Amino acid sequence: MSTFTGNEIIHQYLRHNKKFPHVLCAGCGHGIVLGTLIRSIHALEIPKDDVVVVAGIGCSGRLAVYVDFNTIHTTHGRALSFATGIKMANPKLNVITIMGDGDALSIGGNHLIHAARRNIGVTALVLNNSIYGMTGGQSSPATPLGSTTMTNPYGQLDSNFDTVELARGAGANYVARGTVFHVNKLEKIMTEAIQRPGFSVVEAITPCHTQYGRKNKFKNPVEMYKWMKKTAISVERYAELPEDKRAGRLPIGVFVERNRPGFEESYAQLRSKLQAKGGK
Ligand SMILES: Cc1ncc(C[n+]2csc(CCOP(=O)(O)OP(=O)(O)O)c2C)c(N)n1
Ligand code: SF4
Repeated sequence: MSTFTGNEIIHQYLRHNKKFPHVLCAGCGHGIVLGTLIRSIHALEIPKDDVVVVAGIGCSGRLAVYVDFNTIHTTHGRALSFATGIKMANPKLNVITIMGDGDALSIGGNHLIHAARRNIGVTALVLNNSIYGMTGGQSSPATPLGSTTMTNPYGQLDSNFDTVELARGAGANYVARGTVFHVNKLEKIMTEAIQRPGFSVVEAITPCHTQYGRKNKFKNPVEMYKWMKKTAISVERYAELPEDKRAGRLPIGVFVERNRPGFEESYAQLRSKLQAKGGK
């Protein structure tokens, strides 16, 4: 284990001579998510060469270009397809996808469902800022009912997906939610998610003041972080709340822990069985 501490750890993993200054707005939470990912990998002592970060498109998608792992910035909504191919080609790699809520739940929604059903050994990070950040603030499937966006100036009429329930229902092995305000907790679940075999989903609630906050009565980014502090509650305490006290609260923590073998493991087992019988 290296002796680096604090920001020194993060600096060891950045392509700081090539890819900076970064594009993120002041107050954006995406960088905090990247910091937790780096610290988790560092704590697990995984060599950089054994990590593959696959990102979709969007402000969240930009994160892959800043880190000195094997990285690929793919097409919008298709990070999980690329990640599946990489994991199947070399199951020893730690494959992590970074997707915005638009990327993961809208154009990539079907890929998320079927990656979970298949239980491929990939860690999927969904950076949920309730909006399409990069393209100017259109509503996404995570935009809360009634909130104001560029495409819904009179209020969003569709209900939003619950990423946790979606991933749970589709069959992921590990499903957790954190916020960028609760950094230590986010780092803990990210570390667990990377270690767990099969498909893991971590939803990170992260503020986009530029496209969402200022249209929804948050005076500044700090107000958005205060909202997270006030609203989030551990899933254990949430479960004890009476039904009428749950509205408006955001449960965070670990929701699903299963131990089904990852798809790549089942595939390898089947192949060995068939080869033992004389097949190719
Ligand atoms: C096939 C395709 N459709 C649409 C786009 C335009 N596009 C780029 S990023 C983006 C939305 C990004 O939103 P999200 O995934 O929530 O990430 P954020 O920017 O909020 O981090 C869209 C629609 C695209 N690049 N490719
Ligand atoms: S537009 Fe939103 S998501 Fe994109 S960098 Fe700015 S704050 Fe972050």
